[in-house]
Amino acid sequence: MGILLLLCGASLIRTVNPGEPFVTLSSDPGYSTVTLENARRASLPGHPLLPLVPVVMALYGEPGDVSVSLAGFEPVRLPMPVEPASNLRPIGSDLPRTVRPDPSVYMSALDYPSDPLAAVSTGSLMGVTIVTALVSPWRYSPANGTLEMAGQITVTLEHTPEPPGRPLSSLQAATAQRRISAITGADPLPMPVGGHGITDYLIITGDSYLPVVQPLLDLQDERGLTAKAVGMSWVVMGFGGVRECVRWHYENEGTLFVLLAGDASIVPAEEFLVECEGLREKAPVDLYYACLDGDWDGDGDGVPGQPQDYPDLYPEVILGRALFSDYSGAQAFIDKTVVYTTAPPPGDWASTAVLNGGMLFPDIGYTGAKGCEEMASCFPDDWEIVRSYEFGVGDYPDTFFEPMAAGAGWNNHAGHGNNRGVYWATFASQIKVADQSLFLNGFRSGIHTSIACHPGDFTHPGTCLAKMLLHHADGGAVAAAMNTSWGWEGYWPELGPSEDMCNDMVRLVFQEHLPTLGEAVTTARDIQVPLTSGGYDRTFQSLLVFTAFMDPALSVLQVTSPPPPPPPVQVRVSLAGANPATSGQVLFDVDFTEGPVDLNVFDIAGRLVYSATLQNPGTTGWNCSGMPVGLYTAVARKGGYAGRARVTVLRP
Ligand SMILES: [Ca+2]
Ligand SMILES: [Ca+2]
Repeated sequence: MGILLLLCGASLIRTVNPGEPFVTLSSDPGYSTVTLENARRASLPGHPLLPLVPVVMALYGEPGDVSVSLAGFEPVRLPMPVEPASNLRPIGSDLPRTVRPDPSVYMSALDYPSDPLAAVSTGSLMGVTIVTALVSPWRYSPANGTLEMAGQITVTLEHTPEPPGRPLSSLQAATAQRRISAITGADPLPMPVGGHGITDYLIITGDSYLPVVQPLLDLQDERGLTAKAVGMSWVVMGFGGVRECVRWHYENEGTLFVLLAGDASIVPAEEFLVECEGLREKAPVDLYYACLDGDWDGDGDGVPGQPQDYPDLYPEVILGRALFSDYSGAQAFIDKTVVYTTAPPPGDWASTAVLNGGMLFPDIGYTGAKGCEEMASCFPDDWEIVRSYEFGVGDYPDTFFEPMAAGAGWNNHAGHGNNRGVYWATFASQIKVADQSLFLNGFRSGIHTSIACHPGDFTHPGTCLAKMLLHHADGGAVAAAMNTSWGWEGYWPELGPSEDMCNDMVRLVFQEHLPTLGEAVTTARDIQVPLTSGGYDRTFQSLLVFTAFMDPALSVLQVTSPPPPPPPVQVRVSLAGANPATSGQVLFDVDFTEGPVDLNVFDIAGRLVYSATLQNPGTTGWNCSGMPVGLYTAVARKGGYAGRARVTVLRP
């Protein structure tokens, strides 16, 4: 795809060459299938199913009118009429599939479509405006049986340029640049960098879990990330809720990573109506806590997350949730995360992938094996790939379970699903909650992904598959990316959004070497946003429900990423005395390359209890006599650069 980008005053012009179309006979007799690389087919049921080309632009400022011009039309050889879109069914559905050409198009003398601009969407990613024009480059005459495609698409975006807004931390800016390049396919915009994050990594958990998550805070120290944990009572009292707390930290403390530590009984979940192809249900949508622009209720009817609200789907933070509901589950998740990061067991397990491709829709031969093969091509060459593929009903090989239950670095489950598991076409299980006792893989706990419906539905009564995998103490998974509601297929032989997101995760981790698994899930979702075509379409719905159950800053084993550059100003604070402190005085060593530096001490709820300004590096004392017993955090800060230390104060 050739790309030319010009900046002309208040017009941004982008020219795209859509590439060569590919025409085959459809699996529906009497029709042709037309595909294009890097474009997804979409239309209303009954309308000609032709690829739409996303043209994406990033800018600082207010977007205005979008216009499209097409040039260089060439005829496309078409043996049969273009197939009409069928109704779609979620993965695992037994709804009948119907294909009925709409006479208002197929019996018309007019060309299709009447307007090449199929949809325009606007979003905001960490202060950058992202505008997508979804373009139909086709001129189809059902009456004459002719199809032409434009060789050149030119999209013009009028806009009012504005300077970049709020400065980002260097870590936030680097992530934003990678994500924007992945979405637009163009060079990144310059980002305004204001310093180092004061809280790169934020943990939100139940008050009584604050001491339990301490090893996760220590882990961030080892990673070179600043981190803190806040309890739900302060999240509610101090900020007004989870999303507001995340937003405040994103805006004021440079937060990039957020871990919601606990299931919905510990950190509440926001449930939204998801609807597609006539199916409706409520499902938890953690994406809402990560996308911080607007209130997600554009039409103001009090019901957020509807397509007519045009919610902004580009996250500002990389967010994951740890699914546990008791201390032993929390400990299991934390232990697996810490050991995976600091001392993973040796052996080939970490470079083994188990790929289960079930038969999804036997009537048209839609098997998960195709998506799995695409995923397989993204792993490094020296990985061992265990394939179990189902090409009819019930003919899958049963060689997958042993390597999966023994622990494998990556596991993908393509099949029918519910909250309790993922299944082959016969409803024999690929993996299910009831098999928990068979997972004895200990710290050989890898990553599990699934396109299936509902295995991540953590607000459904009972234990969902993602929770079993994460909170199981004897093994299971260190991380899972799964749907809280329906997963969606594509128009065969194309893959659907759920398959693309799972495959893009693997590609982004192992080919693009993204530094964290959380960024890979987030970027895999970002890439889908320009493909939403309006209404409760399957891409929109798939985006809402594909959820990261993981430490969002997890670095995937077998992947090396460059370390982040050191900050230009360095500030460190460490304890000069005993920890826990039992005298009435806590001594801090404060070291910095540029002063003056503010030293602040906060209690576990984030309240400021002590403040001092230091002109020179050295040792300074905090008189803590009379302070309640508990955990305190000292933050030494010069502008956007900060160091932190934790101290437990006991009674002398
Ligand atoms: Ca609404
Ligand atoms: Ca956003």
